[in-house]
Amino acid sequence: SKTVIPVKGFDWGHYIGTGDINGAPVGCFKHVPMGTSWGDLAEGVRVEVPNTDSGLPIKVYWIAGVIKLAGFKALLRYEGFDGDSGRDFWCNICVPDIHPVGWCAAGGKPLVPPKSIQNKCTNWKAFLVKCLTGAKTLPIDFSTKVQQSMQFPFKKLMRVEVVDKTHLCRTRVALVEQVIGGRLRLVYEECEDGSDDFWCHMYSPLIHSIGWSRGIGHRFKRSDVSKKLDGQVDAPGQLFAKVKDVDQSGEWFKDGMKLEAIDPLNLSAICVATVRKVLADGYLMIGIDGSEAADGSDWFCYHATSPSIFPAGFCEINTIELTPPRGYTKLPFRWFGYLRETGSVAAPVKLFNKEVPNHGFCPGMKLEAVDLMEPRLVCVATVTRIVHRLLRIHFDGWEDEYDQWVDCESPDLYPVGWCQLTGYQLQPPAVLPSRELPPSVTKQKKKS
Ligand code: MLZ
Repeated sequence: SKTVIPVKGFDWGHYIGTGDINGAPVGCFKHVPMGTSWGDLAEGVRVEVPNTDSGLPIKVYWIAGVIKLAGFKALLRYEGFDGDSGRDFWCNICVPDIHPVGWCAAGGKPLVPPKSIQNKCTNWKAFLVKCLTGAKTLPIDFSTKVQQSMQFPFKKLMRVEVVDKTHLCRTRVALVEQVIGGRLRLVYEECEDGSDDFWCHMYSPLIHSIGWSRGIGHRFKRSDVSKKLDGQVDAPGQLFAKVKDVDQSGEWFKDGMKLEAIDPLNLSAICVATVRKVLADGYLMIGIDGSEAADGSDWFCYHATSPSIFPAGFCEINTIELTPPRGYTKLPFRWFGYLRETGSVAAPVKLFNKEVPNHGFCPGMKLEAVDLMEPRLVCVATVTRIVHRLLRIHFDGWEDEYDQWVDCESPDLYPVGWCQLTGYQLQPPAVLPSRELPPSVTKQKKKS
């Protein structure tokens, strides 16, 4: 077994560099702070930042321009350096001490050029007027907006229903224990030591308000806790992500219908699957063919509009390798023969969600992504493939079998710099002692 050596002090700026590597833009992530109000903040925008090269004992500021953006992080260059990239520096544009142009003047703060270029110009005021004319800056309320968008409605001790990570077919009651950047650390009820936790984003399709399971006919672990302890409250229903209303009265999913689904226990695989139970409000229990427990304890719930289920033939059309049922020997797998042999029908194509948002992701873009097999971990990752709305997420430094298929609107994807902004710990790319390369990291087991 190989040891993975963590990179101390991983630095996104250094990792992305000034070349062709790009971070996915903040506007690709509607669920993150500033995700819907990033506006046209892009290359060329000017800001006022602390001048770290003033030679003065007091805090002074200077103007800098955005040379490159990667998520929340910007490569900045002090005004006056022109084509000289020697002093360029990366910083998170949402941190407190970055301001719109005009902020120093308004607040009586000194604007002083860096020492190293002080002699380049005799009239800095005129210089600034000239280079700032027509230039864009941050909106005046930018930092207020950042602060507001970092408030989250979920609070400690709120009760929710969440999928039972050891029995995907049922939910359990859990308490919010911690909220970071909109991610919740949930502790299952009746687990007093708090060791049995589960991390998910507040907009995750895996969490619901108390009573949801009973309401739609989903299995749940009955709670023996008869009264709520001090301070505990059921999280209000409005706090949860909404699903689209569906019309189940016409042609609808039926038990036994076949489809393709992302395997919730191995997100790098799209598998042959079956509708096992049709619940209320558009929810479906799905089983992966060939690997189901006889009692259905590994069925899992996807909504009919979920971007993680596909009509039979989706993989073939999109040249994705479809994972055949475990133990199935007539390879290559062909839907036509399989349906005939199993005496089943494919779920009608028209029942699936075919919406493709204009998401803005491109292959090669870097981001911070949750390793959904260990959802506490937010990792350095790359989009390697895009199929309609589906993204293939590769975890940098890890072998491809750790890759995950994730929807472009997943609340488990974040821009570069999100961890730094929210105070969440970022998992750096895996690296091995150089003598052991290659291969890089060998996957031993899914859960550690
Ligand atoms: N315990 C796990 C950690 C994997 C984390 C990978 N994240 C991309 C293992 O070593 O398999």
